[in-house]
Amino acid sequence: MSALVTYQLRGSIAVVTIDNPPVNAISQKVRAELDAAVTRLSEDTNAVAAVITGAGKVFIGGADISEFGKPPQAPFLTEVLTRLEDCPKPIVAAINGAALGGGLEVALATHGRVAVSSVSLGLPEVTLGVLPGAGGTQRLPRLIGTDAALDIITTGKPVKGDTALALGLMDEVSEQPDLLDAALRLAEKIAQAGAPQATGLRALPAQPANGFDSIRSKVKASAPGQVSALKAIDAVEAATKLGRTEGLAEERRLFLELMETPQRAALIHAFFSERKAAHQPDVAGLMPEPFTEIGVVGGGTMGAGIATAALSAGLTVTLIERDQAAADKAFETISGNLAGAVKRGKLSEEARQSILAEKLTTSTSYDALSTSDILIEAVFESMDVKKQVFAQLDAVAKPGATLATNTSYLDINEIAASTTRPQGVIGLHFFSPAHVMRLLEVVVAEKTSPAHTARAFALAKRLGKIGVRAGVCDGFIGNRILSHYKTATDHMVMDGASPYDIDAAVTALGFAMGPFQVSDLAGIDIGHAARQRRKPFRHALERSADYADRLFENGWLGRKTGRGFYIYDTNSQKGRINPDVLPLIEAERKAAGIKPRHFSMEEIQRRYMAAMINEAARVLTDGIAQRPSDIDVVFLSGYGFPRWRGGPMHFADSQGLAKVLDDIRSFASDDAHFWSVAPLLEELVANGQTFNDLNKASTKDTNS
Ligand code: 3H9
Repeated sequence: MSALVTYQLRGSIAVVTIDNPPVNAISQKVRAELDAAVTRLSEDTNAVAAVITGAGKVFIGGADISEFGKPPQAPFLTEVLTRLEDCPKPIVAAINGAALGGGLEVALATHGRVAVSSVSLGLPEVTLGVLPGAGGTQRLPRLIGTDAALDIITTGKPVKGDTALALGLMDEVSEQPDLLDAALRLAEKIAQAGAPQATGLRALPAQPANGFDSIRSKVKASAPGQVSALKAIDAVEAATKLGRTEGLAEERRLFLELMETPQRAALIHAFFSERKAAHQPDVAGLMPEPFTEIGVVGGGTMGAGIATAALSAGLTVTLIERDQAAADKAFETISGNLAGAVKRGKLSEEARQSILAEKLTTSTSYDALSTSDILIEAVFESMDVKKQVFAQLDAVAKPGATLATNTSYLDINEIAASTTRPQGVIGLHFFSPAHVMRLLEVVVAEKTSPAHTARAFALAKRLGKIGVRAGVCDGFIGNRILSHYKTATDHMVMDGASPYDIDAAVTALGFAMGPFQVSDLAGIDIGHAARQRRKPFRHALERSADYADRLFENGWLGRKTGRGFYIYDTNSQKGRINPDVLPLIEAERKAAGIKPRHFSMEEIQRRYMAAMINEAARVLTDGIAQRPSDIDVVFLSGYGFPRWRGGPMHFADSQGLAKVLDDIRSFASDDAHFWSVAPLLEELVANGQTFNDLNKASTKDTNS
């Protein structure tokens, strides 16, 4: 096997290059070769210093995550980096691209750092269920102070080169192609000044300004249930009390402890699942037709959000509305969305002005869409309306344009059949707010061509979204499964559970919100409309549970009317219980002749999860999702599923599928129709298999 770390002299300075595509991850072989390069530098009489850099676009993307969960193999990165830091000749990092996790830890162990201003520098380990385990928690506080270090370590969020310079994390910022020369100059300068300074041997860093406990409380509130960030704080606290050797040993101990947790396995599963979602066997190798212009039909919340996402990604947008007033309103909404990005520091005000002036056109005529490459419809959810829109799009769109619908449940095959170009019709199901939510269901209809599918995935990537392929059915992947477990909650309410107990049980699992908080946010009218739509198709054995319609009839539509299952006082996002809801539910139970019973928190959680998993198994059998990990990605990125539980399929595997099957069979004793077991689940249990076995069979190992 060829070398993954090369060593070449440039005058009296060695250039050490990590070359392990695609992201220069630090595998066991890279660790061994880096270690050897440091030894060679110490012994090389022709070299006075070295520069470490990465080949390609990334500096180092971190430790090789695919090795996690396997027995650790020497040399360990933490030891390699101590030897690097103690090298008598200075070593400077020339950070040509992202330096993340172990990648930044390599840079922290060097004696000087030069970076390109656009690079991302960060320690995302806590988002993978571990902590920086190669000195990051010990060296970063010594370099930039405990408060700034804690912020980077506990959030896992990267900073850019300029910010890193201001923090003292970088010594210099230099743009390509001068980066390497700047690093060589810095290496020479440090060599001339005498023995290099080891960051790990600097004085103990100070305590954080408000103490460690205040940081712990903040972390507990922002990521409830997640353990990695709390352990990372413990490691940083050790840095403020212990010298380098003891501090690194404590960091390693905590790192190895986290390595063994189910949360680590779940978070690594989430990482690889997100990447695997983009792997589409039937479009592999296809170069999608380029696109620069996006057409959007409809400027409501969704259309304006889609336009904002496209504009933020540097694309040109033409948005059409039915009249000038609506077009102007859409322009204002988009302008406001972009102002939000300015507020969050993601965009400059100057850039916002130039986007609005140069990249966005609003119009009332379909003709304005004749040059668009991808046209996305976001109008009212009605088949007749959508068909009319698609007839118009078919008439004006240029040949080869992709025609997409943002429907969340309508039959895209039927929409496609109403055009003369069904091969170009696809579903792009964005989630609201479309410029914020990362999930994009790419709904591939019967006649959609691979070329248009490839283009839709390229669009998802360009927008910074995770595209997940779905097939056509009522609700696609996410909403179909949601509708099923929501029905399970409705049955529990009718049988005696209170919506508030259900929300508490679900948030206790780590979900961002409970189902009734979600109803209030989405609007109780949305659920009402869905029930009305499905009523004619109800199975004779299906239980009715329409109590939420009573809220709808009272005009309690949730947050938008200030009252739903909860009451939202002025300026309060967090609602308080609406005392009129329980009597109303009680009346419904009475009318249905139901004697309410008690539901424990555990039973609520088991029913909720079992309904989700059972329907997800059917979604797989029906070919609506390609692989279990895609369902996990949908729930993690679109439905507030706690990331550290890995998604519903990973959760099912971690509980044991036999246990889930037992639960479903026992719940079937009071409603055999609703709780009929998905055949796939029975089959997996009979064969002693897991959902992850199906992931492995679908593509390469997820390494979880
Ligand atoms: C760590 O460092 C622990 C330390 O403290 C050490 C303790 C001892 N390993 O994202 P992309 C694969 S923890 C293995 O599409 P991009 C990825 O699966 C680590 N594989 O590229 C994909 O494979 P495939 C901390 C990795 O250009 C391919 O590379 N580091 C790793 O959009 C391309 O990935 C992180 O958390 C890895 N570390 O973005 C950073 N990284 O083609 C994780 C990627 O088969 N990585 N792969 O699907 C990233 O954030 C992005 O990959 C990066 C490039 C920004 C680097």
